[in-house]
Amino acid sequence: MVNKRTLMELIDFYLVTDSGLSRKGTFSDVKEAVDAGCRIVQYREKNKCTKKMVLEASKIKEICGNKAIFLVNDRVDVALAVDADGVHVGQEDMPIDIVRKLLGPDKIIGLTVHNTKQALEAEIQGADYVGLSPIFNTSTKRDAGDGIGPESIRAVKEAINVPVVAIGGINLNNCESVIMGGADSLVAISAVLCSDDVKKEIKKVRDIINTAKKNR
Ligand code: TZP
Ligand code: MG
Repeated sequence: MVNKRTLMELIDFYLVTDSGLSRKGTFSDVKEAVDAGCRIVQYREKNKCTKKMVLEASKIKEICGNKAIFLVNDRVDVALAVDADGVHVGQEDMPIDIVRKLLGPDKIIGLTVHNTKQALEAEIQGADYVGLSPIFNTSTKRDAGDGIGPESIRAVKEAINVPVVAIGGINLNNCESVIMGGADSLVAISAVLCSDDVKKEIKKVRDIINTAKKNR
């Protein structure tokens, strides 16, 4: 799959799936995202059984094909089972030095961080990117805490050499401020999945991201 070092140049909009918010289903969301030019997809399911997760992850990997990087949230076993491109884990999940041993040097490991200290630790431990969260208040993840604001991104970005993916409460109206704040990529779950036309919405977000990147 994609060389990890090219990840930073490749990604703009980052899709995280959510079957609870999806209108037409996760497979349809992933297909529309890939068709809209999204190059990184994370399968995130909190309440499904392992068998279902493996089946769904396998199908999503197929939809991503060689067009998008495919990561699994939390579940290293599911990622291994379907030979995903990597995993995204949180501060309370499996420590990433252990994830690295299990997945090997070539897989992508993303870690959620909430501040510069955690971002520095993430890089030292071998994270390929950090997910900085939450930028704004969000109701999609109940325990996400208070938004840190787009002005907090810069310090994290300047402290580390791996890409910073912003997440939490991001939508069409505020995504420009997130990129201007220094994020390399961003996730917008409800703003995209609750819209009538997922593909169109992602195209709009990607346009704003890429225009903002040229202007900063
Ligand atoms: N992690 C931190 S905030 C969040 C996750 C999974 C939810 C983001 O969802 P939304 O709808 O884009 O605010
Ligand atoms: Mg997690």
